[in-house]
Amino acid sequence: MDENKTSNNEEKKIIFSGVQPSGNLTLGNYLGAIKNWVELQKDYSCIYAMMDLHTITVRQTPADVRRRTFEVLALYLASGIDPKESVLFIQSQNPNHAELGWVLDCYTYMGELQRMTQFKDKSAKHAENINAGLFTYPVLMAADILLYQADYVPVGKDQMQHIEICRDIAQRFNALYGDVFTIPEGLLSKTGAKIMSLQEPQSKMSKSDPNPKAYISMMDDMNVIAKKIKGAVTDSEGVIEYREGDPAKAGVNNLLNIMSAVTGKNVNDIAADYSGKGYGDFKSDVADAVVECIRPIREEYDRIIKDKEYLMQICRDGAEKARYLSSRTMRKVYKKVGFVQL
Ligand code: AQP
Repeated sequence: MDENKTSNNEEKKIIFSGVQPSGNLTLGNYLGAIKNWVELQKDYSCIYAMMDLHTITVRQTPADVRRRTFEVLALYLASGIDPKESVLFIQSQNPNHAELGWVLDCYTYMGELQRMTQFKDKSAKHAENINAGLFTYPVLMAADILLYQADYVPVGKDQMQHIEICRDIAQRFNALYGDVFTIPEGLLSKTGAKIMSLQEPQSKMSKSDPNPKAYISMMDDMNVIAKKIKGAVTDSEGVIEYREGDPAKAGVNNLLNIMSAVTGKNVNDIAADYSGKGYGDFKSDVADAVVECIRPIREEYDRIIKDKEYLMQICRDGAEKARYLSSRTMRKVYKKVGFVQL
């Protein structure tokens, strides 16, 4: 049966997303991306990858990339991604990503890439290594998505600019060669779309932040998680109120967002529950809620990560499916641009 059809022959829309194994995944990665992916499996044909090609835009320790690739997979599984329902694979195991990335490089303008916020942020952070891969990262990301003719790409808010450039590249290519690519749409999670740093709540929580107190790693011990939340930067006003866009309230807003994402309650309702109470009580409850959200995932993760053969088998099966699913797009692209087909 065609992979993208349901049993009653209705076409299922296609979802593509992934996370880079560039560090221990954070609560931001979980709430902004993975948690949402689990729900989407019911209604969509989902493809989720471990995006290792992207990690080397920043210098990595090779053994860490290898280990983390399996950790990311185990975390997907522990969070509820079902390998029988969704395609799970390692990006570098499907050469079509790099191949389409190259073709699309030739249809992307320097000026467009120069506007990318992530490039500006990461080149400021890694001034000693502003490589061409860091610059063309969004083109590879466009290839990742367009290869599978994805309709939707669930991402956190920080990646929306990359989805926009992906759409622009796809539209440009289609305008030249006809209907080659599906034009994808970004899909933001209703809550948790942007979880901020616990230490500098104006910046997003990031797994490569040099200050471990700034992020909650999904690998942290439960007492460490609680400690980090209790030590989160807030303000001296002492009022628990959600004031979107107010920089003075960035720390409290972030904790309310986190609480909302893990409990499903609205931010204003949560704030109302704490009227007249202090930050100490509030932080302690946020810590408990986050610990309760992460604990079962961690328990499942600890079980799965030990089973290397199971993880390897998922990667082998997933790579085969990913190559098969993307090969049609690749053949079409090569034909359109004039490469000889043998
Ligand atoms: N703080 C965040 N809040 C909500 N969503 C987030 N995502 C990342 N951080 C947050 C979402 O997680 C998915 C995977 O991201 P990624 O690992 O591919 O790259 P990233 O966005 O660059 O994540 P990091 O943690 O900041 O990694 P490093 O530090 O290596 O650059 C994406 O959907 C992203 O939106």
